[in-house]
Amino acid sequence: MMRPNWTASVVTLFPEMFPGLLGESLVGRARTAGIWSLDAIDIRRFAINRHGTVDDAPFGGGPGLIMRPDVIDAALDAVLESRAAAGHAPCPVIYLSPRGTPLVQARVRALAEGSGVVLLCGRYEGVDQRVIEARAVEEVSLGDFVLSGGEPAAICLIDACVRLLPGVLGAAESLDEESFTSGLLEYPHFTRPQDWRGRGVPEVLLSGHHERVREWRRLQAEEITRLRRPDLWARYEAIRAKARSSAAVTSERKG
Ligand code: 9D3
Repeated sequence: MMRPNWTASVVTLFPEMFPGLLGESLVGRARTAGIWSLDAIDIRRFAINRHGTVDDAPFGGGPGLIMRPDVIDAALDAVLESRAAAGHAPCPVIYLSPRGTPLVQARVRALAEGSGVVLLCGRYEGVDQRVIEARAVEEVSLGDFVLSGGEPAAICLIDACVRLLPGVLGAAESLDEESFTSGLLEYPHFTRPQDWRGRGVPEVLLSGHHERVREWRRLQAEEITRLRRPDLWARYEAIRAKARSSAAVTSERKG
């Protein structure tokens, strides 16, 4: 049997939100090319009654509704079963939640290297804690801001993974990916016209001097990172210091 492609299974109350943006552009073309697939599973199919009940009031009182653990459990069982039947290797089950571990590129890279991902999207106030614990579901957040639900976060996570799958980016863009991993923000870009509303272009970029262009871009990237992202800058400096001291040890040994 043919090995199945990378597959995202999204467990949601709003399956009509998918593929959405994921049907367009680079990522959409990769899907029609068969590089990845998407399966949106409607939680409502696993409702406890014919009214379609999937949620209830929180124990202890308070506002909003909580998604029932029995309903979510049944939906996840069905998804994992159908993935196994299609020949997919096991994969992480992630609950997109504002309380989760912030998503970073290293996690995206690891997910892209696996067989895919099962994404549980919350609505209302969230999901009953017991089903998260019982199934050892991982909680992932996009950052410290509030969305209306997990679906837009699921779309972002899938987009970030799919662009890393083999055959999605061209060769030039893949090289670019490696240089981003240097840990700096990007240098500024310029194109024609050379004069726009009285604003010129940095002289060095017009010089044709490739070595000086490279140096200028590196300095710009460092400056912008230092100013905007002290957290990234500290990490970058630590890595640079380590590289320098190990280079010093190597040259000492060589004498
Ligand atoms: C009133 C307390 N709210 C927590 C800040 C409840 C709440 C708000 C919004 C519960 C869920 C949501 C919907 N958000 C997500 O599902 C979500 C999310 C987010 O809001 N920010 C960043 N990442 C994510 S991942 C899923």
